Amino acid sequence: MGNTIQVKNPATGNILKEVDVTSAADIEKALKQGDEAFKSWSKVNAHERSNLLKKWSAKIKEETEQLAEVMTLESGKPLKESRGEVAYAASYIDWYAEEAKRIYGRTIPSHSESKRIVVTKEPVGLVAAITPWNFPAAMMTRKAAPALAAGCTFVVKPAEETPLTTIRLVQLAHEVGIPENVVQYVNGYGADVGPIFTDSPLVRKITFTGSTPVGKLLMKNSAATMKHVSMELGGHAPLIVAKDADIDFAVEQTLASKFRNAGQTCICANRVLVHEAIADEFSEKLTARVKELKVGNGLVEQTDVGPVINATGYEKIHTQIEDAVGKGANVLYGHKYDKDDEKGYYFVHPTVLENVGEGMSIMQEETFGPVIPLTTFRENEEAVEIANNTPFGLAAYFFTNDYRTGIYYQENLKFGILGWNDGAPSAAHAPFGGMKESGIGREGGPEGIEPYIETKYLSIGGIE
Ligand code: TXE
Repeated sequence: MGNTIQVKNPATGNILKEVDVTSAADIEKALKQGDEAFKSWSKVNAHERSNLLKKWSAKIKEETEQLAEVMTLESGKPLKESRGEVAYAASYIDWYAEEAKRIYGRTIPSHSESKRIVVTKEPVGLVAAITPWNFPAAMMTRKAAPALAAGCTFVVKPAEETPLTTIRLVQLAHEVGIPENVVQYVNGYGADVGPIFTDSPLVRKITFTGSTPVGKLLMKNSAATMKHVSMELGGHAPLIVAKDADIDFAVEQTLASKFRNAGQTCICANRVLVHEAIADEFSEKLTARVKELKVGNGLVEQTDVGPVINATGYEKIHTQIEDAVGKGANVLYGHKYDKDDEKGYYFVHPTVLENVGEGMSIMQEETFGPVIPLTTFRENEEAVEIANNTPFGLAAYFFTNDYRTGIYYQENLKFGILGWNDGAPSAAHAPFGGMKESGIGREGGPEGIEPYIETKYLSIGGIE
């Protein structure tokens, strides 16, 4: 384990900062502190916890510009998206500040005159979170807010690429009065920190957003101490454009879904399926709009598409594009790279491919890059079959103005999040999460606090 991690600007390769790697002993110490702090934090009344969360959210919103700049510098995403993410991150805190006051128990009608049955709710305990680099603020607050609202304490390990946003968010929580040991961060590489989290009996819940293989590993390792787990993993979203769809609208929504964060989002459209009767018009209009996107450094206000996060991300995207082209996909636009291995920056220009087929890796794996593979279908049944032909089940989109077609897709697509004429379905008050190998559990909405709560049943007897 090295002593520091270099945080780099993916748009230039420049080193932004060196952060200290938290030693194993200090991680154990943080877990002990979090466990100890749980004893008092879980007893703080819900209204007080709620007020502190609201203050945290207000402080984050006040610092929007500073946080957005840090996020753009370390993740590469365009500034306008970083500002949006700060608001989105704060919205989870606002939502769970209210949910803190709605954790209800219940009484159950008794089977005996001498008994009463009561169900109470309690926080699960110390929560350890591992977050990715693609949404450094929102992936942290989406976990921290329900945890703190429920009365849990929280330790987060951010992605090694983007620790700076998390560090600032934790500092802001402390500034508004959330006790230091109630929300903490540790820094380090996943393979080193993960086992310390999973092996510790003090950690009662692991919440993770990242790749499916790491999610599986964390689940397996969490079994030894039977921790609660929430997993928000990879996706492979189909976007279906039916014969009757409003083509211009579908084009705009496809752009919004696909190119946000240079295509590095787990719910972004990964495969675009267009009815063959409208395929030519759709691809022409789509390509014309893709040509207008500006690629560059996220700090430049006009930038629409920033760099991809690192060499590994670049290699995966590059390999998928080349595999598709090698197997006969037709390049409508893009297929251009701008990278410097020595400096360490990697740009993939927005790319549109047509004639893609099931035998290409781009149709089988998550791309995590700014590439649209287009394919066609004839019948809605065929579109559903192609769409569901994946081990993933996070998000799916369909564009149709025919209610029967819409209901058919709604009922037959095996995905946890659906966008019907909507390329941006995520919101703090709605349950976000996937089926199959895309994960377990939901974040957001009333469902998002349940994984942080234990149910306790009390039977009172001997009542005269
Ligand atoms: O993910 P990793 P990477 C997908 C996407 C992307 C691919 C790889 O397809 O191309 O995963 O990205 C920590 N024990 N998603 O390599 O490795 C790591 O330190 C414990 C989708 O970035 O899963 C970081 O904090 N933790 C996803 C976090 O896991 C470990 C977002 C994510 O890293 C670990 C990111 C280990 N053994 C990638 N190894 C989404 N759902 O949005 C790594 N980590």
